Amino acid sequence: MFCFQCQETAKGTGCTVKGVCGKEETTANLQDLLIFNLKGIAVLASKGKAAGVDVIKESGFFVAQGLFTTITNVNFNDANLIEWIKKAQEFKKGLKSKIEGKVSGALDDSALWFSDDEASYQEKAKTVGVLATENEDVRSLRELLVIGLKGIAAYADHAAILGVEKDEIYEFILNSLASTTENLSVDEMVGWVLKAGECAVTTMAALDQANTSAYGNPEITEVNIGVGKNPGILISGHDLKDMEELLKQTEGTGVDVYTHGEMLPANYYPAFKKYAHLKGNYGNAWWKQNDEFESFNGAILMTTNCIIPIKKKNTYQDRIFTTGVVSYPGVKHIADREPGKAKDFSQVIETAKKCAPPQEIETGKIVGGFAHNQVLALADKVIEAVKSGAIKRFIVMAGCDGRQKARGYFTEVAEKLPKDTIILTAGCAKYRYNKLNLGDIGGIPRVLDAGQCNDCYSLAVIAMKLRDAFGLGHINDLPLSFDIGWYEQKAVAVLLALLHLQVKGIRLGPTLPAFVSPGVLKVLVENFDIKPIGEVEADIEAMMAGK
Ligand code: SF4
Ligand code: SF3
Repeated sequence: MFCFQCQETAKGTGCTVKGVCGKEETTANLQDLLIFNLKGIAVLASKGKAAGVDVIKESGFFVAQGLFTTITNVNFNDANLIEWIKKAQEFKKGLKSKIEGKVSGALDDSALWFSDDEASYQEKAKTVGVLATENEDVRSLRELLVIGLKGIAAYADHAAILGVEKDEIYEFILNSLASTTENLSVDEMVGWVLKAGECAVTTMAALDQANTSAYGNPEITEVNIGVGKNPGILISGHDLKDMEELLKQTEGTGVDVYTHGEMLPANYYPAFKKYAHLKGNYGNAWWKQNDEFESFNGAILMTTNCIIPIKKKNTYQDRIFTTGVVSYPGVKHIADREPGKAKDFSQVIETAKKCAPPQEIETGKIVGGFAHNQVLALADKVIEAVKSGAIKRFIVMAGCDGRQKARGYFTEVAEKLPKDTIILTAGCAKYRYNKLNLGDIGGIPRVLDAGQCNDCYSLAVIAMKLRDAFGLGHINDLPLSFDIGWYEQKAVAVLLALLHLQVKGIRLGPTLPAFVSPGVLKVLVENFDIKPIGEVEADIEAMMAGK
């Protein structure tokens, strides 16, 4: 195996025997083979479209879901991945028959490969993985694109589930994925990567539209972090449709619902706040789940990443459920919706009823709900505070959290930033500082949480509105710095989106991506002044000086 897609990759270079995330070699190989098949679909669909056979929507949705299941901490299940590989081949067959005789020229092996022989999958996978591309810079650019596409695909899938689909997003995913099978020049490949940033913005905007039109605009909310007396269900991941259906189905059952990790922002939506049995948020970011799922005592529902391997000492294997593209061996899976129907969460609810109430691990409240609509409602106050000098600078500290000790950097930055700064956040990175008592500036909390990682889109909207309010030419002219933590592939999509918006001088940590080769890094540094995080004090000083 060779996998270097996340920040915690072994030795900062690549996992080669087993993932640091716990992914087995066989699983990593099957994911490579699935991506190879998705590339084949992309090749066939793009060629078909060029020849006038439009299969973009169906292919785009399939490929988006397939890419999503290969994101870090989504799918650890070999049997499920084998099913995916078979489904992808069926899909290719269907496409081939539709475009037969209409397209000319040779097709890439990824479009032509078919095999029912599961025993051969591991060997085939070894020939089509990341290392199949020998040149380091070409590999880096191809993987930067595929990894960014995984993030885009996840957001596109969420939007589609809520009924918002855009052909331009699917077409980009398919065409750009197909481009990774071609021998392109470095400039052409850089072009695809930068265009992925544009597509990431379009996709996050589509998801924002999907979320807010279904559930209203997030609003300032105090979220309880203690527990009640009833048994509970802990829902994690990013899927708001699952959240909606779970809340409806648990109403009046005596079972409470709590959010975990990236589901915390569900508490900010008007449509969910009306449920009295949505009790609040339990615990922290994904990587603490082995302990927190244990003490939660109740049923757990994983709607997307991040699920992590269940340890031998853990006892929650029988009360955790997966759904959607998440899969874990031996864990019960809640099936997809049938057309026009909701998912059936009754198994999860029945399990919860038999469980003890959650054990309290903390008490108090956290405040969030500062997505674009809410912040813009406060715009006058914010603008006034900037003009009067009460707010000197905004620091965007969005992104992911992770296990590494070095992430203490983000806590320290939050603690040591001057008191006249505001932290803008989104994603699970916030758990490094959202329970610190950092105070407020004239009633504006010093940590403004916009929501999930995809709600970084909100932060961009806020920045653009501030730019306009101050009559500036570009968001880079604002008193605004970016100090981003990343872990998995959605954060890469967000990063590419920021680059598309021409944001310069982003600090990225705790380490730079292993999939960015020295040659590609040079391009990023020259064009965008991207830099690794450094020492806390020095970084704060530099950011405060606008550097
Ligand atoms: Fe390693 Fe990250 Fe890949 Fe897991 S997802 S195998 S930790 S690089
Ligand atoms: Fe977190 Fe997994 Fe990235 Fe959506 S839940 S931000 S790491």
